[in-house]
Amino acid sequence: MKKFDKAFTFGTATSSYQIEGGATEGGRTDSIWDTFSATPGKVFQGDHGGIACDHYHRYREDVQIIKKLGVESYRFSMAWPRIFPEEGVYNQEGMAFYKALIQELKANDIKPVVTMYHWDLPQWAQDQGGWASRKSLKWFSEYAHKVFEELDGLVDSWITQNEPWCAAFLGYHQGVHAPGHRNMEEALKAAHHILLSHGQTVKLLKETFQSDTPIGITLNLTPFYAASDSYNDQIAKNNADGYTNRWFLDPIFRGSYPSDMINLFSKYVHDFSFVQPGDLETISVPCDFFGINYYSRGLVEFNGAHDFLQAAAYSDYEKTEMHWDISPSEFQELIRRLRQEYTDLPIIITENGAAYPDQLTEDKQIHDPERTSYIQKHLQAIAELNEEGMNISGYFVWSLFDNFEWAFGYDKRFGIVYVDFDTQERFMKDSAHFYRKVVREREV
Ligand code: IFM
Repeated sequence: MKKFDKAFTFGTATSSYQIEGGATEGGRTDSIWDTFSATPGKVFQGDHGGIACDHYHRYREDVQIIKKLGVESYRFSMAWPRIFPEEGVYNQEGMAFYKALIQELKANDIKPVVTMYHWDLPQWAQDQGGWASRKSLKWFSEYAHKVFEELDGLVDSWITQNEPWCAAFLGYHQGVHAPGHRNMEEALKAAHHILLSHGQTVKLLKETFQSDTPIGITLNLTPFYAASDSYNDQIAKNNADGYTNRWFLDPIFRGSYPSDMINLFSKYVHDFSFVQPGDLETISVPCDFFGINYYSRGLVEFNGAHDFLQAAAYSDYEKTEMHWDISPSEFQELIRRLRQEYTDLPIIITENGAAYPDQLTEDKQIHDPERTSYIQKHLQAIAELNEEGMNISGYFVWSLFDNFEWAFGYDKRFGIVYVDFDTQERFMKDSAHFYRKVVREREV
């Protein structure tokens, strides 16, 4: 058995568009995900987040579920279009929802960890170019200002941006997430502006608001491996790592973009003047912690026909329903590398979890041994890393509930709590009971 010390935080995580519903209530307007979901062929079976887990109406009941789990902390995100439904128009009613949620959490001794952006960009912002436009910095600053004015002091920590790689590259380069564009130049601009909005927000909190509430960013990181020792496969691995990891890690922790990737991207983008003097200093402004969402390793091989000369290779690892390799050892290698090459900041695993096709039994049980084992292995990996002094200070299971899994709609269940989307009933899965025990005993 491995122990977690008293200071280690256990939590669980969700995001606004994936669980809230209430899409047209409280003055909220459309986000890019409402638009994308309504576009035929973009999301599995035309699913959308219009109702989702109906958390907007059931948050009190949901807080009781979190309490039952016994976790100290709950990570959720705020829907920007609830707060600014139109450009420059602040909506008090939208803010009131988050105040009520935070109050309910605090009344139940659960610490709120708030993500300010988890992909639901207001449609009005996208209509003017979205994250590809430098105007996004002004819009985000106005939003962040209001959020800090109303909520700083009530929350335990702030996460500025969740997974910029997904928001920028899945959304603007690969087109599989909202807004569904396939344009490398837009993607690079979006990535840059998202990172810049992060730095700008950290400065706003620390300098303008003079606040000492901890603040950081969350990246999704994938340790890549080459299918063989061949020179070409090593190139593939390096490029996959550059595209997914280094393009974000380097500016945040080194204040520069990786030159090999600038060379590679130059094939698609000739003008990098969107990176303006001073931007990289802002992006690399010191934070208080570093959030990592970890799910899987990646195995790649050389492919001359593919962007950046790399493509997924066959892997014989055991997989989750997302076809993602279960890879806790590679997770450990990733953390060791981050410690060697990038940062000493406390690391928080802000997401980790697995999708499996769960079945609700007649007596309302969900037996999910694979998910339980996945969570157990990663918790063990963390405990071992901490024995090596890697300073991982918290772990948040993704996700509290089955929810809207983006382009996969409701087809993929990540929750440790099952949601019957016909009745909106919630049922704790075996993995939730397992996690509850780990949290109570502080050992795995
Ligand atoms: O559901 C997502 C979440 O929104 C961001 N990180 C990965 C999860 C699983 O795909």
